[in-house]
Amino acid sequence: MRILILGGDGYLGWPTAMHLSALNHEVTVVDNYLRRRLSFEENVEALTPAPNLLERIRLWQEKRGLTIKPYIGDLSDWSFIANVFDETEPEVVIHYAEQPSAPYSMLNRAAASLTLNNNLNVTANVIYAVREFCPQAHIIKLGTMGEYGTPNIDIEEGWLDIKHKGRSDKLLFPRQAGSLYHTTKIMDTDLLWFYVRTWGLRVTDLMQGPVYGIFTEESRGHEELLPFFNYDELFGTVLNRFIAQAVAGYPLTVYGGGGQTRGYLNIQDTVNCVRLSLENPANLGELRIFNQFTETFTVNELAEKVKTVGKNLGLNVKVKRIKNPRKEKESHYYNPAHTGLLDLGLQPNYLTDKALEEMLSHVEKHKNNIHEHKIFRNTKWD
Ligand code: USQ
Repeated sequence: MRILILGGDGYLGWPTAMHLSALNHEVTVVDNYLRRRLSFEENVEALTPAPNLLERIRLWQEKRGLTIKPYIGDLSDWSFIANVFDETEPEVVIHYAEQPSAPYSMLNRAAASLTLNNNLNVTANVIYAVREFCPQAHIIKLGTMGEYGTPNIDIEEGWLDIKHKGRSDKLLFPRQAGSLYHTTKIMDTDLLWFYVRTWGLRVTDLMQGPVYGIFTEESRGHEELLPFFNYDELFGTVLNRFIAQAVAGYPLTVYGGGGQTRGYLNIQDTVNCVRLSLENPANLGELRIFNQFTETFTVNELAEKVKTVGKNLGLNVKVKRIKNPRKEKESHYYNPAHTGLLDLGLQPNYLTDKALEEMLSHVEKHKNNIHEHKIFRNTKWD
């Protein structure tokens, strides 16, 4: 298939590009290095430096003899995105091209504005480009479980059958996000749903939980092909942060009571979920929604796991509850459905001790690159 990956340089975009290229798909990647630029500006670069996208592609070609086509540019610029779509005529468009950090979106007005402008304009441009150049194409959009928030009822997979005053309908599950970033993802879903109804687009919206890990089949054993591993407060997800903190001897930063529950998944499962979605496309005129995670944990449970496995490896891991900089429920009901991707054949890579050991050992090798001042800067929600 001709596959266009938007945000192909990112934590998830690059592993997805390698995975689909390894399966002999015709892969094109697009990126404007926004994530790299923001990490640089905020002085929170990843644990190890990653070669730029063109260099990554050259290394991939050298190792596997496979070609990935790159475009470097800004997808919120219509003339650029129109040219990319015109030249590639994609059958599948995988849309990761967003500012992905909740704390970054809450930094200040400028960061909020960048997040809103980038995320919504890129999504709108993708919709217009698909309509103009490839109306049959399947859009696979990375959404987030954070769109639902933490309601006191079971979370369904995207849709809710509602009976109200004697009448019934099937509507999008109510959404109430906990950050501006998560709110832009709700707005993305609304944009996509509107144009699915209006123009008959074919869309899969993946409500993904926090991802952890670094290795995927294609990068294991090849350091130079690894994605970014961020351990800082802005771009690091919680488990990756705890791994780096454990290695650095920095007490694990559990926010507040630590009862916050989320649906987590291994980075390998992200790649597999996206592949399963493209192998089993949504229909024209359908907005299909999957909840993309494999198991739920509280923050306290994650900290305990890292502590136990770290101890076995000889690390002295401490846990410290700190005042929660975010506005979120710290003790709540959480029971989201997640059968759609399992029904398509997903075989989860669960968070085993072995998986934790592998991550800890990898980070240990780069321990000298961990800068403690980058770990916690207390970006507050108020
Ligand atoms: N947390 C801590 N200590 C930390 C960092 C985080 O206790 O040092 C807590 C947070 O308060 C939160 C939970 O851990 O309750 C998860 O935080 P996170 O930073 O791993 O995840 P989040 O900010 O929600 O965002 C991440 C990705 C985002 C994705 C989202 C999925 O950055 O792109 O959309 O996970 S979800 O959380 O399901 O919305």
